[in-house]
Amino acid sequence: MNQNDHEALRRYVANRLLYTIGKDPKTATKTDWYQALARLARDKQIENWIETTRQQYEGKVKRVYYLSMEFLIGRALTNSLMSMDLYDELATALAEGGVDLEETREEEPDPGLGNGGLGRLAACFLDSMATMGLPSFGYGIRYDYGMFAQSIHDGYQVEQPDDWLKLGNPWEFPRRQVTYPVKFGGWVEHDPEKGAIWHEAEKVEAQAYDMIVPGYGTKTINTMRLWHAHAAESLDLTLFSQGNYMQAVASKNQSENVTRVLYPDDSSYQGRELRLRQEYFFVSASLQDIIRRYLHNHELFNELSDQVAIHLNDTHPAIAVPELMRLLVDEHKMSWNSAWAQCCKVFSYTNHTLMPEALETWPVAMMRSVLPRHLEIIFEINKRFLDWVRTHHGEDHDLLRRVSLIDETGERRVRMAYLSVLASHKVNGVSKLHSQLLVDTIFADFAKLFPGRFINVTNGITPRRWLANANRPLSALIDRSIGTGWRKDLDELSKLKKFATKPDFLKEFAAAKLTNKQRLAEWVKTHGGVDIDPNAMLDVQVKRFHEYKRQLLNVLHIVHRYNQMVANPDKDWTPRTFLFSGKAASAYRMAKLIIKLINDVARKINAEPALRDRMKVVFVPNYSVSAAEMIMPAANLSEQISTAGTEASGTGNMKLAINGALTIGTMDGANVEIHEQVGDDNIFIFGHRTEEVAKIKAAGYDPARYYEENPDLRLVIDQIGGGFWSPDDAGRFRPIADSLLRQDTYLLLADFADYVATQEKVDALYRDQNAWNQKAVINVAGMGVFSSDRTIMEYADRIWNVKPLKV
Ligand code: DL6
Repeated sequence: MNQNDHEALRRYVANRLLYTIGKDPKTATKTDWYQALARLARDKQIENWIETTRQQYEGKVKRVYYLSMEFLIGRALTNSLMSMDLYDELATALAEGGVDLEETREEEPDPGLGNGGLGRLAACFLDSMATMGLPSFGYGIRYDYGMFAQSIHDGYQVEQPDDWLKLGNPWEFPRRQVTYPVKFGGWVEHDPEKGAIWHEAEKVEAQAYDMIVPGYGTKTINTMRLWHAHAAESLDLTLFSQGNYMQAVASKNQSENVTRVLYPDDSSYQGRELRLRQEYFFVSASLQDIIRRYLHNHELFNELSDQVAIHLNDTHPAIAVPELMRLLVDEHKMSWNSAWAQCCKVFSYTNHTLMPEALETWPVAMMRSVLPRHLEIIFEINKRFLDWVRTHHGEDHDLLRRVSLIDETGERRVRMAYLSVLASHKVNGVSKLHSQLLVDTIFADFAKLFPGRFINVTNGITPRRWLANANRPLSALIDRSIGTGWRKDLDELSKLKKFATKPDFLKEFAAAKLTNKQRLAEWVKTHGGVDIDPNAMLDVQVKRFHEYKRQLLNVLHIVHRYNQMVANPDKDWTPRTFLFSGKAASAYRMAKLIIKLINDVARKINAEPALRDRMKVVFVPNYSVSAAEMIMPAANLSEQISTAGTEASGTGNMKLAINGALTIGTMDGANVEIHEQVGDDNIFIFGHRTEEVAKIKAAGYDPARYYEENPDLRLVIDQIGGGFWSPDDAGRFRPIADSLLRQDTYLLLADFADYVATQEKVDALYRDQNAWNQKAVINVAGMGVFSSDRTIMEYADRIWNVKPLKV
């Protein structure tokens, strides 16, 4: 681009500012500039978006509909500009006019429409589906309030509402004419001629909001359609005319509550009617939309599965199964058998967790009151299924009880995971280990009944956001060394292997890391107020707080290290900064107490002159996609230390490794496959393996034995439980020590010694910067397989049978 082009770009932005935002460039704020830039990016993509939709429609191609309660999409501006290769030119053009693009993009709110791994994976998938040209739609909920904003007050997590729509959302297209009624409650009439008629008690209107999903370096632009609830009747006119204004709006508010807030909990959804209403609301609207689109050029439903693949992102959208049956049988008068045959060809399901508390079940009584017709349909599906089991496997009562869609132990509950398995032609786990555990444990009976149904598709991440956009210094070095093709073919990274021994490359690699660490240090200073030394090893554990992820094991090591440093102040310690970031579910008391412990430990350690800056502990508040984009590129060490057999996959492990961090981890989730890719010498593996964990538990695990036998560990636990880190309240962390000594569900004490020994190896290696960087390069080079493009093409080929369409 030349000077004239830059001038034209600036004029374009200035016009958006003037005519769309209504602001004079002279007085415009940074937010105004951001809004204008978002309009520019959007404008440049609309034609391709319309063209993509038109070609998919005219080609009558099969589409995949990805149903997810969460899409943790992150900020859009950089991604959008980079996808068109416009970022650098625009940055230069704006700089010539005195506007800083880097600063301006910070004005964009980071939409927190997800909790963690599952939601972020869905966002990586949208990016890859568009980049690979797969005809697809993401369907979800447009929450008024996303994931809560976390701040830390006196070391405690405090939750604040995330009003991400406060200044409007320039990326969305409200479709006021695309609305569907969604019914709740009431009763079901069975008419001998007309069949089942659902007389609802309440109706809510779902309105579509579309967001464009640009592919990288392609004309394909897909759609994410999010639903927002509107009261079907704006006001109760009878109450209004009686002068009862507050009551008149109350029922409107009640209906609209359904899309008010994202549930800030990714592990237990039990017993919450509003959550069930949310799930049904978005599923019903999405299915009505899919059927309307299908009926545009079809009269009969016998081709539905040739045109439509519907993916259930975990069980949250599982109510789609009875809803599709209801729509086909009750509304479109299909026979039960034909409808069920279509359902089984259309649906597929991914499981994202083995945690028992995250396996959704709904009380039968609740389902009867919220979705009476769906409960009948589920009973009918179950009856036919159990008859089939009897026919093929005899009257095995134990088996029938185990596989029934209704859990009859205690309060009767509908098992949504079993419903999803039964209706799906393919079910997958998200790493090799996790997929194996699914068929060995929670779905063992179903795996025997339907052996071909269960497969593995290991997760992946989009290299565009997580390397190209987040880590400009490293991307530039990779571009100079092996070219730019890795953005769309991540296997190309393997070409970096031969650079791992080249001194010039290693020097530049180290320089890129240092730049990222300096940038992070500045950012941490402004966000958390702590000084961190960019030369110290940056040891990072960033993820949701959950006991199984074992942030607490990390703390045990920190406390132990502190004790050792105090005892041996003159030893040549490898300087380290321990960085934590992540949110705990608001009702999860133990996880919140661990956050407080980290902050209390940090306060004391960071104030200790004897440590002479050789150890720092930092808690970065309000972990989000944009925080991750800042932290991942700077990390040296990636903590992936969950108890073996508990983390389904993890994707932070991939993001950190692709940014050149070495992993210290257990043989859990996708760590196993990272180990496979980089080899024994380039990863720090420790801890008991999944089978050993199972054996230890079966033999009756006694954590107190480890405490008695290891004086270092005993000191650490005594300090935590006895008030050493909380002199203002000696008993504050007693529950943590007690829970470790009495249950230690996640085997921290059993893994402590090996973890500490492995951390010593980490220290030793870091002192040899050349050797460390070589291994870091090998890690980057080994990450090709973890591209979400590979993941998505596996879904397309092995599950959805959807083909790319070149636009
Ligand atoms: O598959 C995406 C992601 C995995 O990488 C994590 O290991 C797993 O914990 C996460 N699961 C969830 C909660 N799921 N539910 N329900 O986010 O999925």
